[in-house]
Amino acid sequence: MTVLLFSSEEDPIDLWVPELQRNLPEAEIRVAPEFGDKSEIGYALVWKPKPGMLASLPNLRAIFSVGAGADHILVDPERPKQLPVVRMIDAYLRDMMSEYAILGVLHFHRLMPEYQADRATETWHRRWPLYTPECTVGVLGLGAIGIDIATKFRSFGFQVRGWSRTPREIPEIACHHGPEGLAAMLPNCRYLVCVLPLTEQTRGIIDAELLGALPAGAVVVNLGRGGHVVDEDLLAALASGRIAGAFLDVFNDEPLPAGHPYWKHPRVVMTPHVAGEIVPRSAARTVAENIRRHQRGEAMTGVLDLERGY
Ligand code: NDP
Ligand code: OXD
Repeated sequence: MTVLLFSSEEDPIDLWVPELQRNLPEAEIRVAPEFGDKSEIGYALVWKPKPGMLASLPNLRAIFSVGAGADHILVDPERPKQLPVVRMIDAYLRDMMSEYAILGVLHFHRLMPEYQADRATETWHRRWPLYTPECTVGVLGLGAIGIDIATKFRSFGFQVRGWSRTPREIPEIACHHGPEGLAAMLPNCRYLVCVLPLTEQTRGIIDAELLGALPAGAVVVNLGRGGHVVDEDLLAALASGRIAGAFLDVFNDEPLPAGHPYWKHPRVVMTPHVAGEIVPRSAARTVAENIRRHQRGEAMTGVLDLERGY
């Protein structure tokens, strides 16, 4: 019998279990920490698993992430290294992420911080708008989510540039890759949207050097991972006025600790890691399809390249 373990302290178990059961009627769904006989568990669907938990399942065959990112699984030093790790590729999640990126950019592009500040003094002050066709959005990461974000910004009339590790070709998007590509792209980007996976190569990428390469007055929208940002560098760039604002969904420490400068920063808009949610109604089907493929010996979708780290 197929036994699937669900383990997450942040996702709605009451929604997940019925959806998994509906899509995998032949399987038994167990919810951690009620493991039962651990040797019966063949598949695990996890978000931030406790270190050592996966290693305690002797007959595990594949690890699924309740997330598009799987960095939260790779950080477990005891993770059984021979097992496939599978991230979530989900159309609903992708669309939510694009909505969020657009929200973040338009917040600043349509001068919302200024208009909201005017309310404190009851000032009726119409400002001349920025001309969209002359504004460039740069998208770091052109994967399952980044391509959609880039294409949607283009459909709004922005100039769009994108950056990936390997060369990409996307209609109407100026695609860059590698360190030289990043250096060429940054000076053009009034808005920088980060939707990279967190790897050894991308950790801390939004640092003083990158921020200094953006045009004065640029805005950063981060919906990748908090680890992409060097917080002190971003705060310094905001304090100097070089960076006009930041729209942040993800943080180095989550939950963001009390007293962190981001909480009350007038030029920072922040949300608690909600840019894209893995909605069980849509994602349980993806997990079920992958389990069936695995059982038939077929390739699953979203398997991580463990060398690359994403
Ligand atoms: P993909 O794996 O499909 O795409 C990753 C993209 O990043 C690819 O274009 C890849 O390049 C590029 N990339 C990776 N490493 C580098 C590098 N060193 N230099 C340049 N480009 C690089 O991921 P998704 O689009 O599905 O998701 C991206 C990330 O978004 C997730 O890993 C997660 O961290 C984050 N996320 C956050 C959510 C939230 O709620 N805030 C929700 C969902 C996801 P190449 O094309 O060459 O491989
Ligand atoms: C994800 C996330 O990776 O929620 O999907 O951050």
